Amino acid sequence: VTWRFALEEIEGSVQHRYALELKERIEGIADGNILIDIFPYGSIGTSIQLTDLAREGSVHLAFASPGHLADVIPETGVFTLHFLLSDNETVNRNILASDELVQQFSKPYEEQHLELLGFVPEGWMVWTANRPLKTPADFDGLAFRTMTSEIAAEAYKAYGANPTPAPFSQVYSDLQLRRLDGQANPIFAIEEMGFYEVQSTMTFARPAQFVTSVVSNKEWFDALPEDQKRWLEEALDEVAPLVYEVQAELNASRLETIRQNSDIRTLELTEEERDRFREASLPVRDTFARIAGDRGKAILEQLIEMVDEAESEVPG
Ligand code: 6CS
Repeated sequence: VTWRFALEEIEGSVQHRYALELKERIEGIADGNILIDIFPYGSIGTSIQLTDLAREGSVHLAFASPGHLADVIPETGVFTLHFLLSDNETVNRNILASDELVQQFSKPYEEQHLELLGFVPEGWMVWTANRPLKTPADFDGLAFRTMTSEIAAEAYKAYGANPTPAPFSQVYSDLQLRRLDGQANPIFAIEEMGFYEVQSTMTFARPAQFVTSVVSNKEWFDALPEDQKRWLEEALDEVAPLVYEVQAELNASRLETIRQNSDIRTLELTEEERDRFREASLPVRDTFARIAGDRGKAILEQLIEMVDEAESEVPG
């Protein structure tokens, strides 16, 4: 049999590395009986189109990023909120990997014919623009590209930007044509999509991690033979920690590549500067709760609690 796996990112990306690691394990253990066919971004559609293909079962496995997915599964919009997760990446990683969190989301995913296989952090969101973004006032009137969900736009509306939703594939040309003034993505993506070529400044504010989810078609997953389901689950458990290391490595090494290939300015915000953004971001939590309803609100509260608890256990 062939399993089709659709990616929201191009070859060489974090998602691609994830898919390759999964493919190697599953194909190895299945001894030639399962082939995984990987479709990097561009080959079959935008993020939201990939989600539709997974919902209807045309692809079996896919990445579905909350920034886009939240219009389909509003609860996932919680990951577009700024300054919600910890500044400590290990804390975030453990929370995102916890069964407790994944279980909270399983019903909302199932209702959309999706099985949630896990959340994958891909690094800090970094802002690019043609000016430094040190205070919310610097966002004033900027056509700032956001992922396509309503809640993703709210995060930047709160800073005074003019949020401009667009699919990933359109961002480079819109920045180049100055139809967009800025955008947010992890460093590895800023490098591989070439955004740094058409922007003058990268601002490191660490507003949020880029979080994605791995999904499969629900009916397909439920119908998998027991051994195949076990192989898939075991492979996912192995790949998650490995790809966490991969994203850290890619985000570090590609910053060097960007610096070598351009004279883009980089700017790291102080804690005081970050605090002003944190304050401006807080009302978006209420907007999220309104959009995502009681179930979303419960998830938001649970996440806040999990972060508090995990941070209190961090030594020092
Ligand atoms: O900005 C986006 O739309 C995309 N960014 C990344 C890093 N992955 C997929 C997502 O669609």
